[in-house]
Amino acid sequence: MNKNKHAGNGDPIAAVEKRLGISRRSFLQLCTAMAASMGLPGGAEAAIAQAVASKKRPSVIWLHFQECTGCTESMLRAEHPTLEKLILDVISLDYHETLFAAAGHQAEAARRAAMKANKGKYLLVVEGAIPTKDNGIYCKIGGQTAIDMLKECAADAAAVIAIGSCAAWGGMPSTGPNPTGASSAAQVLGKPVANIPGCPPNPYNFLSTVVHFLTFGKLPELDAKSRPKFAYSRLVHDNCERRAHFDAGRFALEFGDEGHRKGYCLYKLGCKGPETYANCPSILFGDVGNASWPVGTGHPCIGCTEQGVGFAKPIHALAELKTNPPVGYPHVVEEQGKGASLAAVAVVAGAVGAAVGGAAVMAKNLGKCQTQCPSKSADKPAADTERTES
Ligand code: FSX
Ligand code: SF4
Ligand code: F3S
Repeated sequence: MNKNKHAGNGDPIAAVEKRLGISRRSFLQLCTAMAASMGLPGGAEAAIAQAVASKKRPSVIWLHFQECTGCTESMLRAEHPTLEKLILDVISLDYHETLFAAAGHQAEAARRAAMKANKGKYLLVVEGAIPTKDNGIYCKIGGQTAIDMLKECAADAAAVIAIGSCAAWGGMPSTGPNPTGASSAAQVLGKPVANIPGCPPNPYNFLSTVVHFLTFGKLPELDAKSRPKFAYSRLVHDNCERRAHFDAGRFALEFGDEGHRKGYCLYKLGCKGPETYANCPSILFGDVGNASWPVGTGHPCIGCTEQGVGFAKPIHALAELKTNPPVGYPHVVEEQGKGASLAAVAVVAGAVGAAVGGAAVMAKNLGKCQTQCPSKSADKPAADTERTES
């Protein structure tokens, strides 16, 4: 599993086409979408394409602790083969308890061998919370507590990524009385790690984070909660397709009522979008068409990415309103003599909006590009909800 598949002469992108079974155009579109969704400057898409096509894949050690394996499941959705292939193509997955063919002592020996061979260079991915009560006896793997295993694996890692809310802040296992002392990876290690919360998290955010590491040798910029800024700097509410209904005061008041059937805002049903930072409405989940995210399906956001909201607040409780300006919304009044002109701001904002929209469309159509013309679907607007408004 540790061999570099990317070695060899010739056109590296042609080799990617063959490996992934997608067209050169689709691959380059994906690299452009990732660069845009991460807010990287022009030219980054070429660096990303080059890195994915030719660089040695980073070794990844993936640990499972207290969780439901939803993070892994969301990454490996069988109906979305391109994403799975892409993730497994950009990393060398050298230890993963769910996906590993090896078992028992053989698996633990493989983990230690991979860590030794890639000392100081491997990525450690942690899925699940770490039970810390009673010396960590509530989760043991190969005779080792989760606490000890995490510390051992983190010691020589180039970077640690906590995938899912459980590893990022304790998640569901840490709520309520927390009988096992479920804690985050950062709490156990006593240092910040890159957090990709969500229950489950969006696999594109993981893919983009790893691709950034592969391309630039470092993790993307993180916010105060150690989350990649490109994914968690906006409220769900800011990019929600139902936001116009919120602003106009049109709400669903009960599941199945007229407002709910018409796609009105779910705030009064307890939607936590106004206090939850995540890019769900921009990049969507799965490959099942438009609106494939919680609010799009008619369920309020439960704030699964956000500590203190997800699994903590009752689902029906009203969200605290924190507001950000929407993406691509230009300043209406510019101070004289400072900054860009209104026209220039509008142009830049429009370009950012188009880039984010483009990334969403790419994410949405990634799997379909294997069988459908990518240019056709890429022309569709990003937030086309196909709803009938009243
Ligand atoms: Fe499950 Fe992952 Fe939730 Fe936790 O996701 S989807 S319980 S965040 O660690 O497997
Ligand atoms: Fe969307 Fe929820 Fe905000 Fe309403 S409250 S606009 S449904 S995120
Ligand atoms: Fe989670 Fe809300 Fe997104 S429930 S998946 S943060 S819309």
